[in-house]
Amino acid sequence: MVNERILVVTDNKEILDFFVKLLKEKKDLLGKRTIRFACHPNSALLKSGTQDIEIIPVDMKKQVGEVIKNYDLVISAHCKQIFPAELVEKVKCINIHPGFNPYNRGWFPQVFSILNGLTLGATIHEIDEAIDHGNIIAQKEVPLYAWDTSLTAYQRVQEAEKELLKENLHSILSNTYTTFVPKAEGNLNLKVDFDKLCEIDMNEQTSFQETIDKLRALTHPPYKNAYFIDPKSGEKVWIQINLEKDSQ
Ligand code: 0FX
Repeated sequence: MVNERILVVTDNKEILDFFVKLLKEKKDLLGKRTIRFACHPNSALLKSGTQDIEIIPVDMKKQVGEVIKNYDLVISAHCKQIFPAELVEKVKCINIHPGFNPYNRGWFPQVFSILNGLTLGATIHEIDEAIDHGNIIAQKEVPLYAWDTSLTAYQRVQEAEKELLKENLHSILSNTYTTFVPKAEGNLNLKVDFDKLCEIDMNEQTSFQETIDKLRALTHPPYKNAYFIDPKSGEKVWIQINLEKDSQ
């Protein structure tokens, strides 16, 4: 089956801009196919816009019938909405994910890789009914260093995602790619797991290694993640850590 009508759903400006730039540079990639870009109806992308493409608001749950009828391929490029099972069953759906499946599937993989040491990277895979779980089209590992924060690790992951997209877009659009089954079920982290990490228990007994790892895993400016509650005032105090590798 040829992918004639393609929908890219995203809530991430950096990936969207890269995708659009890639298509402009390699016009022949698209051929006679049509491609449309969509985001969540509340996404900031609708206000900020991007280059000169149109981005349409799509509620994947409410508009699932429309999406099934109008598209042959749906690509999630950091779409925050979970694709309904009906969509995944009826239309080929592909995900560009900022993690190395099957390790730390789900929310903010680099945060959890800093904490549990599981491999970090980027993956393009077919979507099935479970989160970041389907057959893998391509993936790239990225290294993690002792001086990384969530931010520096994420920047490396995004570069890997862009490289993967560039290398695999042709085979994805033309439906000529091959896949392999992930080695294992791996592990899954949800937003609630990330939120739990953010409140620091000032009485917890732990090593410097664990303390530094936790704080660097939660350092991702401009976001405010880690905090403690000042027992005197009851106020929240935000924490970030600064790590600097010796440049000599
Ligand atoms: O789009 P994305 O990079 O990725 C997230 C999930 O991790 C991913 O599994 C899912 N497929 C995708 C749809 O959503 O997330 P983001 O742009 O919201 O955040 C990027 C990074 O910024 C994140 O990895 C960690 C950091 N961040 C973000 C927020 C919102 C924080 O440190 N704190 C935050 O509150």
